[in-house]
Amino acid sequence: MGSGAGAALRVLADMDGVLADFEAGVLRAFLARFPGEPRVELAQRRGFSVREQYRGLREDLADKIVSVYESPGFFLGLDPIPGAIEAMKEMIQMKDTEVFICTSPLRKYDPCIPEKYKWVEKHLGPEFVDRLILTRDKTIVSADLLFDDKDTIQGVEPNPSWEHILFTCCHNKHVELKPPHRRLQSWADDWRAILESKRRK
Ligand code: U2P
Ligand code: MG
Repeated sequence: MGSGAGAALRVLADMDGVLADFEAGVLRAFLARFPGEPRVELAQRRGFSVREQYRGLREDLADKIVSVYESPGFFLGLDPIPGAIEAMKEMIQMKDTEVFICTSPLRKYDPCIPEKYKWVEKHLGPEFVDRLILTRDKTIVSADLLFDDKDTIQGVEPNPSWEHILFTCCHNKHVELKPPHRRLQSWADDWRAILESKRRK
């Protein structure tokens, strides 16, 4: 645990689905842009990829939903997940704790990347802009904890240093976690206890 004697606890928080409400935002924007089309209500979401679920509904809806989240203003306009901003601001003040935001940009990285930076500056401030990690592979980032809504996180490193805490989101509510895997149900859940459980005794 940690990266050396007396090391601070290092925590990574994912962005979409953990800090920024991607799922509510994509449904809202889809409804506004394609009002007559069938949609997947949040209660019906299953599986990480919104594109794949829309493809299952009707093949051409996959491109339509992608066009929604690739549109200018989409990422910047996402609402914060309830309690996320307060939790991050509290966490960064904690003694012996290093907090970073770790997010994967879309393959079509423009305007996704600048908007992710702007979102962090707008909602969390410049201190967190310095703590934003953009990577398509989170397994190579070294930390003690990663809070992420994606149920399976893979990359080139088969044994990532962090413990993945599954952050509950509409698409992963039904995923059954096998011990010792843990969840954080929301930011109202006891994230502080999860941090404490990882500290060097
Ligand atoms: O695909 C790159 C990143 O965009 C967000 N995303 C994309 C599609 C989707 O259906 N759901 C979704 O969340 C994720 O960003 P992150 O959670 O890393 O901030 C995904 O990794
Ligand atoms: Mg996510």
